[in-house]
Amino acid sequence: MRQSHQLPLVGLLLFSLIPSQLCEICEVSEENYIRLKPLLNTMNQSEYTRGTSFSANVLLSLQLVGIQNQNLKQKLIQQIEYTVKRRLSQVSSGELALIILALGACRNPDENLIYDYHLIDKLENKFQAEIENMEAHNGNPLTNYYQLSLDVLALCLFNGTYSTTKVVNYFTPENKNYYFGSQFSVDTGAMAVLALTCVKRSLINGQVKTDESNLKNISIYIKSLVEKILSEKKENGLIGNTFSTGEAMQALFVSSDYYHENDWNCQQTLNTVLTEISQGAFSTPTAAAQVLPALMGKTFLDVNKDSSCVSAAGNFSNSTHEPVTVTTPGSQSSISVNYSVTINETYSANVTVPNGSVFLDVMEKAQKMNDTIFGFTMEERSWGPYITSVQGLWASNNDRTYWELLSGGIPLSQGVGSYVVHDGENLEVHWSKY
Ligand code: CBY
Repeated sequence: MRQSHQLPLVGLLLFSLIPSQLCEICEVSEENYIRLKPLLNTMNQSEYTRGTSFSANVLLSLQLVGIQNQNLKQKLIQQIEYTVKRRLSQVSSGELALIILALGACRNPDENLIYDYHLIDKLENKFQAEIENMEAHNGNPLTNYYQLSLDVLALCLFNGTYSTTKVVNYFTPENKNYYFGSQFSVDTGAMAVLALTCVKRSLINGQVKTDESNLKNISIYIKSLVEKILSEKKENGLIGNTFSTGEAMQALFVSSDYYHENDWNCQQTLNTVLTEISQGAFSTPTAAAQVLPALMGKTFLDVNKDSSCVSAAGNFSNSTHEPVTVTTPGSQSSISVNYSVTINETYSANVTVPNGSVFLDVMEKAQKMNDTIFGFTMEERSWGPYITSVQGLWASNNDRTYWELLSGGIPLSQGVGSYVVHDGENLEVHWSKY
């Protein structure tokens, strides 16, 4: 009798202990799950969209939050398997890291694919190639530090081999690769915090051996990166911009030892993101996939938890199979914009496009008008089309050059495939250095 009285008491005691551990994580409450529906609808559209570069992002996100949409998951896994079999050599290091994280998330059967195709060994090679490129090209990796962080994270979570000393040498917070121009990249810093936290944990657990100074340095780096992330917090709670906020939240969830409770109002950030969702801000599968885990209180470090990630959210996506809404330009009316290409000189044209057009439509129309001046190339990336060259002048990671998109002189925070243009706008692609 006495025991059965004590049991609830013990339970209560445990319960009161758990929240103090988790209180740094704020997440959407169950009654608000409905507000995440637009994200799931967008991710569902992945199967209709051309290209597969976002499959790993979407699959990882679904796995982490424990959504049971088998139909979509199966299709994404097929796409990933095709990539792994047929074109792994063309996959960048970070894409491969994402594939490993997605396949290996939460002890699911597809984990075997990682080992069947020796993906960890292949990632070690691709990571090595990034380092070699930095050594040969003035500290510039083949891709970028966002991807190098993903590499370290996947190698760390899946017991790959990496040198802790190299991580310490390359990930100093002052490294130029955390910056684009003078702007700190919150996405990059956040991914680095996740990677460094994983490395720190495996050093502390004794899984990986190293000398004390490496562990100490890693802690110093995390602290400094967290400070930089928090200094990009806006008045409305967003961190960096709309698209970096989810990843910044993940970084702050795992690093709460490094800042004060008052430094960050998580609930405010969460509410602003929910408002942005309702305004349709996360309209591409990758944007939706990258923000969702944080909103459900999950981080990429949960990927190798021993349990399968089942959650209350499990079934709330079952009825999401809604038809894709094709944006038909508003009653076929036209708008006109000023479009220019700037290298040293500026070349401009007035371009008329249907209302509702995106930046890419303007570029295509201009190219038709004058192929020599406005001719361009692009490639499909996980966030949509990325402009690789204009007038035959190619962006280069070794030189840190790219084609920057601007409107009215201000850099855009969306790519050419998703930015919807307005009548009278001054659009520009500008040859720039980052
Ligand atoms: N992902 C990556 O490798 C990309 C990493 C990333 C930090 C990324 C943002 C963040 C993320 N979550 O994925 C990134 N961008 C990088 C590294 C880069 C550089 C790419 C070259 C390189 N070294 O790898 C570079 C050149 C500095 C860059 N991004 C340019 C641009 C512009 C693209 C213009 C073009 N030529 O097409 C653009 C449009 C900015 C501009 N005004 O010109 C741009 N990026 C944007 C807007 C973005 C955001 C996309 C948001 C959206 N809704 O479309 C971004 C999320 C992202 C993708 N870039 Co970059 C950042 C943000 O706004 N929060 C890993 C891979 C496996 O998927």
